[in-house]
Amino acid sequence: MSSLALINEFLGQPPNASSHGYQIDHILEFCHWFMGALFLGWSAFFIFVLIRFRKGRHPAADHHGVRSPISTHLEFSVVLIEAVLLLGFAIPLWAKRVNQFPPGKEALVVHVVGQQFSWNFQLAGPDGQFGRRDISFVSNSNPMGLDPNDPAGKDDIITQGELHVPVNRPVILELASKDVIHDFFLPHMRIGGDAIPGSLIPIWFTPLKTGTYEVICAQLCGLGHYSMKGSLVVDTPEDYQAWLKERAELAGTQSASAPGAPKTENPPAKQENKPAQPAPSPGPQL
Ligand SMILES: [Cu+2]
Repeated sequence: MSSLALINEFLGQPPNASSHGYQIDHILEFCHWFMGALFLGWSAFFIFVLIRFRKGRHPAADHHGVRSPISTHLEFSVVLIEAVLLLGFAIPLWAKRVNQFPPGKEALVVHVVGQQFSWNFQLAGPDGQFGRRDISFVSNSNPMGLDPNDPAGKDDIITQGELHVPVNRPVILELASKDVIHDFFLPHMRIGGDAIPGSLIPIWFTPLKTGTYEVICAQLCGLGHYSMKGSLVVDTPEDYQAWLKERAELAGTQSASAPGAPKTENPPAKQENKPAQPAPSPGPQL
């Protein structure tokens, strides 16, 4: 990290842990220094004007105002730098985040549902298919509202408050909410997005460093907003597989590491029910 980057740290930004984060950090770093220079420049100009145009020196008002072109040039330069920042860096970076998603097979897809005041996560399980969700199935033991009749959901892994992902693999999070508007924010990954009832908003990032990172809600969503926190654990691929296996065992399935393995039990959170129809496409989002 260059010493110039210390300004981000000084302002309280946590260290970056994602592949695209350094680009965001560079823009922030430049903006902070640029704003610092503008602050000093305009402050110096203000003091100069106070002294230069004091009443003692100009007893009668001059209605012509400034004659020097310097201030015009200065203002034009500031506009130019800001335009370059916006058009040259910020908008292309944003476009990449929202348009260039990694292919679904390469990425780990996780469904995230916010609620007052926690985060629920759903992984597809060994069959690679997400079970259908519907608000009518939501209960304390079924926070995601998984349809118990959908066989695709039998092996799904549901967690509350903690999400595990493998390092160096793109992660696509599909954000939704079942009550009010929340905002799923991963400060260390330099990514976030609103979780809105009735909408499915995808965001993506690639974690570069293993560790445990904070998940927070960045949208004031009620009295307990302050407590709407969770953790993102970035594991080595081996640790991630071990975690998947553990979760699958907890959920009552046989094995998470053997795709297609016969499943003899249902997760306790889901009721025993006859599978009705073939797996439908993902239903109405919460
Ligand atoms: Cu919230």
